[in-house]
Amino acid sequence: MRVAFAIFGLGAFTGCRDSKSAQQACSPSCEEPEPVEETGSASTDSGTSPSAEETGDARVDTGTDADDTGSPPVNLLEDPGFESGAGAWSIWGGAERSESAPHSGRWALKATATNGAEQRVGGLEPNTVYRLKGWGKNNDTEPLLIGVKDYGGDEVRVSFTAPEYRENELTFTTGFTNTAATIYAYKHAGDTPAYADDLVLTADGPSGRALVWSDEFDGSGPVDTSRWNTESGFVRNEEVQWYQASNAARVDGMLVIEARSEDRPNPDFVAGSSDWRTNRETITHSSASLTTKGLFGFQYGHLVVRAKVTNEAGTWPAIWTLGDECEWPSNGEVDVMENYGGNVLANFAWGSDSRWSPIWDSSHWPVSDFGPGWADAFHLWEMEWSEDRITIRLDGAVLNDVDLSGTVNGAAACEGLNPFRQAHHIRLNLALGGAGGSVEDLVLPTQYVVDYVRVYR
Ligand SMILES: [Ca+2]
Ligand SMILES: [Ca+2]
Repeated sequence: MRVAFAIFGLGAFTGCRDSKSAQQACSPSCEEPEPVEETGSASTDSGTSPSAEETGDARVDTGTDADDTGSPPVNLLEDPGFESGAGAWSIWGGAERSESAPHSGRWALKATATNGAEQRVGGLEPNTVYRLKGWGKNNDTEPLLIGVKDYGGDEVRVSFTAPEYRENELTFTTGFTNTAATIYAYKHAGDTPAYADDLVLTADGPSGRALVWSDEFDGSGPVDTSRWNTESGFVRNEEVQWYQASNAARVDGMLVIEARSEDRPNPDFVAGSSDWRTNRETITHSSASLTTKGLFGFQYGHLVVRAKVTNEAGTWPAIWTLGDECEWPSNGEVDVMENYGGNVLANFAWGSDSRWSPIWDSSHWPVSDFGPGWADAFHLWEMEWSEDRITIRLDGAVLNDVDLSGTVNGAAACEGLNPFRQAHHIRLNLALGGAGGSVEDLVLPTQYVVDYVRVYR
């Protein structure tokens, strides 16, 4: 269930980043916004997703099967022709099985307006291409839709507008952890009946996603410096920790970023300084921050990170990206994962008309809603990035997405640049304090653990 609240506005959110702008961007006036409830009903949104795409061309029913080589692929749908009526389909909103216009057999699904049928199909392979075919007949100008959702990718559907039965099809690729999909037939509006029949869901084969960069953090030892740079010192957001490379290491196939207590002089200390980086006499805490900046960047693709967060008061682990060109936030920031204040966050930020005042598109997800033990387990975060859209997912479910037609910088810096249409580099860090809150009660050491980072094209 979607319980987050989406925010879209100027400077509405904490989570400010970049070193050069930290003080300006993260003033004490940065306050968390009031929650805004999502509207709409989960059970009736099949045809209304703004991200849904209509694909494919209908072809006229010739009454013959073109494919007769080899054995036919297995149809993964139960009761695909609505013949048994045994409950494989959830038929809702006034739709019904009808004998008045079957494509084959005796029955078809009859849908009129804001109703249809859906079937949750389990046992699918992750990261695999599936093909959905179906027949539709529609006596209304409002389309009948056959589609798929909740499989780890954007909703995809095809429409039927012809008054005699035609076949149409689509393909979709399951997410990296997704083993189920919801198949549906649906009619959103109008009141003249339409009919759907003989849906077929088959596996096409492995996805065409190609791995272009990864770190599996295999073995034990130091972090691979050909893949990662490490930040040093007090860097941003007036955070508590001193960053140093020695707080990150590979341990039995995992990247472990460890936050530790310290008690040693700040080598950059300047008596009387007004700069938070130099007016601290002592380093009290240390941690690590890794970045691929200067070593690896990508523009469009699919970032997948398996990690275990800290979720302790005072800590602020993150998986994020920044654009290679321009100053923050006009370089574009994607917070694939932030975890602080008991929330998981998924954010996008870009430049406004005011320097260091980003436009945020953010979402919060209370960890307590994920169920007991969630923070003690590894989870999969994804950033799926095309020229048109970025979608952030957690364990295959969408946390936030943004339409890139609207993410153009204002006048403050790099005006007119779309910072999500340039190469970004990847960042992994464990901050303390800052948005993470007081470290007073934090028990150290504590660890943020990453199993792998992969980028697919
Ligand atoms: Ca039938
Ligand atoms: Ca690993």
